Amino acid sequence: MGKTPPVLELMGVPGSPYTRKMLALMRYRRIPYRLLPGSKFVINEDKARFRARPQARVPLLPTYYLKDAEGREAAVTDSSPLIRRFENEYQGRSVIPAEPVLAFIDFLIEDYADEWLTKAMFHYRWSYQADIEKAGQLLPRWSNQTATDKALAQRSKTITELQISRLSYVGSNEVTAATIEESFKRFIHLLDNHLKQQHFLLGERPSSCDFAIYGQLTCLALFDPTPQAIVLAEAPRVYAWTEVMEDLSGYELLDGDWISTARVPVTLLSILLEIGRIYAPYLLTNAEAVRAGKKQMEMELDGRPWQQKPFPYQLKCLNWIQQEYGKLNQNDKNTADALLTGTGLENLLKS
Ligand SMILES: N[C@@H](CCC(=O)N[C@@H](CS)C(=O)NCC(=O)O)C(=O)O
Repeated sequence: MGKTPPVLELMGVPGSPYTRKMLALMRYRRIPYRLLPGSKFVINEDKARFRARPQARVPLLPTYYLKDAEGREAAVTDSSPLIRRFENEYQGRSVIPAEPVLAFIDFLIEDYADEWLTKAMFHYRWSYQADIEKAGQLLPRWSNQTATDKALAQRSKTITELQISRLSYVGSNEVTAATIEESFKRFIHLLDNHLKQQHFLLGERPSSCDFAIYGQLTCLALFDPTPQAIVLAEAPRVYAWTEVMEDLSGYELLDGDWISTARVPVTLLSILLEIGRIYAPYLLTNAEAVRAGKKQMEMELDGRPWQQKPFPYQLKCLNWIQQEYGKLNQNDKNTADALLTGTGLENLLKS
């Protein structure tokens, strides 16, 4: 009998876009998992129910509890490398396209969703009163259903204040609000248009980038009232797609479900152009600011001023993109260059 791969254990909550990204991905891949409540947010009275587990160095949601090389339990975070690790550990229903250039496009779009679309998510949730109130009420309740109203009110206040104070790290402020909102609206229109042609970003089967976009849209389309109203009014297909993405466990695959980079639909090219327009210049200027040790990053982005605190993690994202490109053979590099030249994304590839 073959060895059964382990049931994955992770900690997360419904309001975390990266938790939702991974839950949907594991459902699609038919990977068995156990979701543990977000213990970081658990008020003391509920804590006795959960055994102590190792802490991640940077505690993020979701956190997976995996065995390290010595067989000890270790807390591991960061969805994108985890997705690639699980590709090796669980067979079938892969979410990484087989064609290396398409896998690289997948990597770029996934990074955009995780790192840029999330700005829209955080911005809408913690800038508009109705969104602040809804998230403030519900975030503490997900992990503390039996807590007293008094304890919940206190926790709600703490979480709301903390998240609003973090807007400066995300880059959401009066100067940048219009840029974030306009780029979000453009994106949902482009996605809506693309989804008229095919079920997923890269063909008739989902890739890791679909799950990354889905994760952010669980907030933007399904939960937070301000962006939800925009998605429903302007791109209802995107709303429906988000709901469908949640559980693709029964989605059956056929040969040839991924597109070929020899025939990239124009609607996908338009999405790449959008990413090159907004995310590529941002990522490059952020990298310069982090390398120079600046306290504040200022630039013109999409015709408007942009300012925020530099974000060291996103310098790593740029490095990872360059590493992925570096892994392509010369032929594939040429194909990627031909596809990306003129989108703005080509600027990310020169180290
Ligand atoms: N790059 C990470 C990002 C994870 C992340 O930022 N998670 C958020 C929640 S959605 C978080 O835990 N933030 C810290 C906090 O809330 O204290 C991933 O892909 O998993």
